[in-house]
Amino acid sequence: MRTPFFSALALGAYTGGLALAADVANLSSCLKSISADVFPGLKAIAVDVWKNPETGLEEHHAHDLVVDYFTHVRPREWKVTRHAYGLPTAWKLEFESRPRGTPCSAKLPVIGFMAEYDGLVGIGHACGHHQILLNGLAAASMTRQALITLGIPARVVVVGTPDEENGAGKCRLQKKHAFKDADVWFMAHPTNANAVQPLKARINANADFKAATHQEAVRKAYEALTVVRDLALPGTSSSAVPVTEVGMFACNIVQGEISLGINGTSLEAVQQTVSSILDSTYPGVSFTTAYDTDGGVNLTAIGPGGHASENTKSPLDLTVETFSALSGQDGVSFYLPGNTTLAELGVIFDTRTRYTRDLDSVLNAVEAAIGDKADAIVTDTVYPALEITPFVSDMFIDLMKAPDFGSQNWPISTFAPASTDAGCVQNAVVDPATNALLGADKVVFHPNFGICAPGVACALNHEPAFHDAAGTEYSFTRTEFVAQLSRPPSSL
Ligand SMILES: *[C@@H]1O[C@H](CO)[C@@H](O)[C@H](O)[C@H]1NC(C)=O
Ligand SMILES: *[C@@H]1O[C@H](CO)[C@@H](O)[C@H](O)[C@H]1NC(C)=O
Ligand SMILES: *[C@@H]1O[C@H](CO)[C@@H](O)[C@H](O)[C@H]1NC(C)=O
Ligand SMILES: CC(=O)N[C@H]1CO[C@H](CO)[C@@H](O)[C@@H]1O
Repeated sequence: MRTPFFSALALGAYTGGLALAADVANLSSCLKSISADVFPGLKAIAVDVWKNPETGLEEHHAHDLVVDYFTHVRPREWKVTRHAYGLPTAWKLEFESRPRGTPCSAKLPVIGFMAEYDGLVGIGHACGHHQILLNGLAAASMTRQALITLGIPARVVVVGTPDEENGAGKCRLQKKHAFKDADVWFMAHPTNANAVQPLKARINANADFKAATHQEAVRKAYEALTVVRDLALPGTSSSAVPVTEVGMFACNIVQGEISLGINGTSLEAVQQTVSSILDSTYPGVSFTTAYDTDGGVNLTAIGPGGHASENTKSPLDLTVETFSALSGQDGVSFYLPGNTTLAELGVIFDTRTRYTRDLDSVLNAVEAAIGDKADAIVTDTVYPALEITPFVSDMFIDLMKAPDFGSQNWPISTFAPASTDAGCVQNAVVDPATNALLGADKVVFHPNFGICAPGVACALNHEPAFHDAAGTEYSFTRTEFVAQLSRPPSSL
């Protein structure tokens, strides 16, 4: 652990710190003209990735699009490494600017960019990672050309990082020293508003529920869902949210629709119970009930919500509360409509907390609450919390305020809306008493940027509708302008 060496120049090429160097007063117009050259080809890659989503570690098409583009369409601009660091879908681009007169022995400052491109199971690019890819490639390409145009010696490295959602791609790459080249790494994430924000620590607890009958397995799973829902968790802003349809192991998916079968009671009784539960804490959630061919009532809850970064209740909360309300009644049993032969179910508890040091105790509380209802609980890789990098963030925000960059007001927020495997790259150490950042392995700058058109209702990341928002022309324009550090014209 060390406090990072910080090079103003390394920061420069991305944040306009180039403006610190002499005679680059018109950096913003320089970036705009470079963007006009580099952006269209890169956008075509991102549109293709959006249309052809691949889940973590399966991003072969996305991998090939990038490496083929820089091998054949823009050859010799970058040194291209396919399947970098032994990961089939990772790649690396490298460029060195060594203007005439740079001593051979000069140690060049290095600027790193990270790019993601994995989609979500079943709902495509509902987290907009194709825009992270586009932003990273565009910002790196503009940096490269700006270094050449302005005659600044430096190296630029871009690492394509597979599987952010589930498989901790950056944590795997970190173990292979993929980020050793640079002290400062940049990326930007599309969401519904501009903000420089911290991100939470995360671990997934995959719980397995087995029983002699399907109905018993459903009861065990729903009992566990109930106790975890009602748990008072230690730590700061901690949550343990089941973000998967019961029975289907898929990480990080918001349940837009979930069905629970209820046997041994009437349709009217189910309707009455659910109506009494469904209140204003469930914005946008609705339900249907119908007798089904399995012999009971198919309750289907529909609506937004359910992501671990949200406070509002989801369709799954509604089925859990309905289970709690009806499970004490004699003769009532539960099943999964259409799946009544499954006697083994899986639920992923997405467990998060603001500070990495609390993650163990939060996880222990979740595991203790589930207890022997589950036959096994398997955890995955820890995503450490990502802390706001001082200085870089302030410089970025100050620069964005400049008229040349559109007088933009980017807030710093203390709210941590999500988690990221980039926490493995930063590996921050915070003061246990004050939570002040004491040091980090690397500077990782990870602002979130809004891609939703003004006045249009926008979904949150991981909701199916965010996939559509992340494919609009407006969102691609936002990504271009964020890479360029400028504001789109007000007509957009
Ligand atoms: C400003 O940028 C434009 C566009 O890149 C360039 O043509 C022009 O020469 C620059 N002017 C100065 C004074 O550097
Ligand atoms: C519902 O209960 C009926 C009557 O006991 C039974 O025949 C049927 O198999 C049950 N269905 C399910 C899915 O539990
Ligand atoms: C349960 O009801 C929902 C909503 O009407 C429906 O989409 C689903 O197919 C039903 N499930 C079964 C197994 O009939
Ligand atoms: C976990 C599981 O088997 N889910 C299935 C439940 O039933 C529906 C409809 O038959 C399937 O689409 C799911 O795959």
